[in-house]
Amino acid sequence: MIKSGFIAIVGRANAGKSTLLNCLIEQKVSIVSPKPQTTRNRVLGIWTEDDYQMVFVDTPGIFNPKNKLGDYMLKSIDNATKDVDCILAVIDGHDGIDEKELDVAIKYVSTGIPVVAVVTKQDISQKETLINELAKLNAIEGLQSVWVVSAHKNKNVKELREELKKYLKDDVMYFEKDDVTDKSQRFMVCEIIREKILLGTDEEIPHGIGVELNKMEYNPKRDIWSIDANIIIEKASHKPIILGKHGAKIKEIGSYARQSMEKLLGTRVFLQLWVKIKPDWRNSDFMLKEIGYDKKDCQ
Ligand SMILES: Nc1nc2c(ncn2[C@@H]2O[C@H](COP(=O)(O)OP(=O)(O)OP(=O)(O)O)[C@@H](O)[C@H]2O)c(=O)[nH]1
Ligand SMILES: [Mg+2]
Repeated sequence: MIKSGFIAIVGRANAGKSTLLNCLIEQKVSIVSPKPQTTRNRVLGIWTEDDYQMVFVDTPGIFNPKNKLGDYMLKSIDNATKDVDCILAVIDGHDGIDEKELDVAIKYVSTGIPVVAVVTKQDISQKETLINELAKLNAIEGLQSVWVVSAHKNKNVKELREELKKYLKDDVMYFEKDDVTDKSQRFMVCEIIREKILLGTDEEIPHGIGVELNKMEYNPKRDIWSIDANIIIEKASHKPIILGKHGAKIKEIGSYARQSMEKLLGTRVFLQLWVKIKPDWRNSDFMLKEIGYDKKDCQ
């Protein structure tokens, strides 16, 4: 008998949601960085065994939106948590669990959907402190269970996945056996570029970055992908930061991005990156749609 279901992964920005998703499905489908607001879209990650299929839904971190992109991200969270069979409330446990984190779990419990709390980053948490903090979660009425995991050390993640089987209710497989995500290669390519910028630059720059694909073509004769993309920035003053001295930074970003793309696509990649200034693009409906943050997708 086949069982399947949707499990949403929610929590505050930087909690470790995308890292947990990638660990649960043993594939990298969602980008990760130490900067908050790394994830901007709803991203599915699919795990299929002979007798069951789990569809995890990664979401942007919860925060106060300051522009239309932020509104889009919040809508994506709302949309992703509707009609799911279970919600994983992910909490970064390494620095204590505060009221806001508890409120997230409480809010989702009140929806009536089963909520499992997952305290992550156990590898960098103090054992004694964590035990005290867990008591706060255990006191929340209606929570299904509380888990402590480390996605970095792959600790307790398989066990968590096993536990989640009990929330699968549907008797159809929604995706093919080999599918790992609903996202296209074009989406993944843009996300890889954004991830390398997030990892390679500091401060406020990454939040104002968008990536727009101009061309993605495969040449079967040469067995190579040609990829051409714009890095959209909001301020002219950010351009030298992205470019670096004599273009060293953009070269480094391009080189890391190309390596990840080659892994994803399984062949060589020729990557060209351009920097374009588009002031306030995060408030432009047109630009948001151009870059892939289409309101239609989160209604
Ligand atoms: N030590 C440790 N670090 C972790 C673990 N899980 C995630 N991290 C780190 O925490 C940071 C944030 O991880 P993400 O997975 O991007 O967090 P997120 O919740 O998806 O963040 P947003 O998409 O911005 O909301 C990254 O630097 C990760 O490497 C873990 O189990 N242990
Ligand atoms: Mg994320």
